[in-house]
Amino acid sequence: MSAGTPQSTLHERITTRQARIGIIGVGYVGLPLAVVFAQAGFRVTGFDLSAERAATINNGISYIEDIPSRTLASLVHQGLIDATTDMSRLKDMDAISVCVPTPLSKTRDPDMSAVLQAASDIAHHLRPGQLIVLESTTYPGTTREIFLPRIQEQGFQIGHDVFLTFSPERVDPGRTDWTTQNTPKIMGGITPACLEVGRALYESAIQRIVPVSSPEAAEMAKLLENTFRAVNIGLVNEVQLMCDRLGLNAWEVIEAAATKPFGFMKFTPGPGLGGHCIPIDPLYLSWKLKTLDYTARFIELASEVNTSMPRYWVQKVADALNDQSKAIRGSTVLVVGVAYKKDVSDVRESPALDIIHLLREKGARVTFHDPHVASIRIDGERLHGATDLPDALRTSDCVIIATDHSSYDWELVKQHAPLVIDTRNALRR
Ligand code: SAJ
Repeated sequence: MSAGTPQSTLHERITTRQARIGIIGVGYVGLPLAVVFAQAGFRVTGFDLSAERAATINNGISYIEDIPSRTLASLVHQGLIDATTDMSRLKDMDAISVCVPTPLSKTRDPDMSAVLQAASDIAHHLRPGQLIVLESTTYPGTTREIFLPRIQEQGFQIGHDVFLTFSPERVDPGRTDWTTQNTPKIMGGITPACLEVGRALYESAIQRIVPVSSPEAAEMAKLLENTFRAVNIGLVNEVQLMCDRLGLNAWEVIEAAATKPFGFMKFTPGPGLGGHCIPIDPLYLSWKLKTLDYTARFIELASEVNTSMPRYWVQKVADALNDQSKAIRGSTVLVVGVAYKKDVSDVRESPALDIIHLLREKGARVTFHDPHVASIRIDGERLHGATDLPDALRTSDCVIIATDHSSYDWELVKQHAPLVIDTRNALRR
């Protein structure tokens, strides 16, 4: 690397911690990343559309469960973290990490609007010597197809005066054993120089960087990680459907299979597939493959099985009530747990919401209880959770357990509930 080039200058600024880090999108990925870089000694500026989020950060208050406010406040006080909505300040950054959402549109296609906005903001304020790192989970080709042309249109040469890489986020909200700082992080650069600079920066703050040959390989690795989960969850949900027809307890079968010390990884059946990652990311991959005239059959089949589970469990409620000569219509059904998974408060894509919708559609009077969720929106209506669980149990005709938070007292549920359908553990008695 010859002296005085943009690459060597950036390298020098990284080594001396003079490099200014910009993070576009300070949410559950961007804020922890900002903290990790600040704790490594870099000055970090968060860029967000939300003036409220920027102000909250500047006041040293964290809105992300994984980041205590005292940690953030200390870094803000030291002048190592600040936040803004002013995208023109991107020109002052040496490195810019993009951590914006990549949801699905109404037609279940990738919604790239946030990524496109970030790419155009960056291109608008681009200057020589900057490193751009896309972290948002997306289809293979995004970094090259969306960022590269916008950078080149500004007259910059990738790998010489501007550097571009993809490095997927692996944040699992609520997890404390694996964090942004100690989870291995994959990175692929458009050119070797891009990877070299990106790696130099990220290795200053993150324990291990895993280099791959291209941004596409890094984009695909992340999608494989989450597709692996979606497909295996789809498999065990189908095992649930098969065991039901065989008169077997799927949970007993899975627990037994899980005693195999090699060649098996345990997944468990449930009410469906929730969260903002696993139900969505694989569809980015199948969408991309469709444009290449290929059908990603495992992804589509897993999605079909997983999305069929709420209806399956509602039928189990109907069957259980029917055994007591009761109809769903007019019965009171209590849904225990509505968050998308145990011990979180997030209801995004939660299958419990689908179960509630289907029960109401069949005429049931539906209430819910969740210690982490006070209220939910269903069919345009705000539904408030029951606060007195024993009373809610006693006054219901049937209880369906959709999320088995650790805080639940299952003895209490068994004692008071007249009838229980447990989507989370058929062995729980
Ligand atoms: N689920 C099942 N059965 C299982 C496992 C999960 O029904 O055996 C359901 C959950 O209840 C939830 C959904 O699937 O509704 C997704 O669960 P998840 O355990 O995959 O949790 P997520 O969505 O929080 O996934 C995150 C992901 N992290 C990132 O995308 C960065 C994922 O890559 C992690 O592997 C996962 O956390 C984790 O390992 O906990």
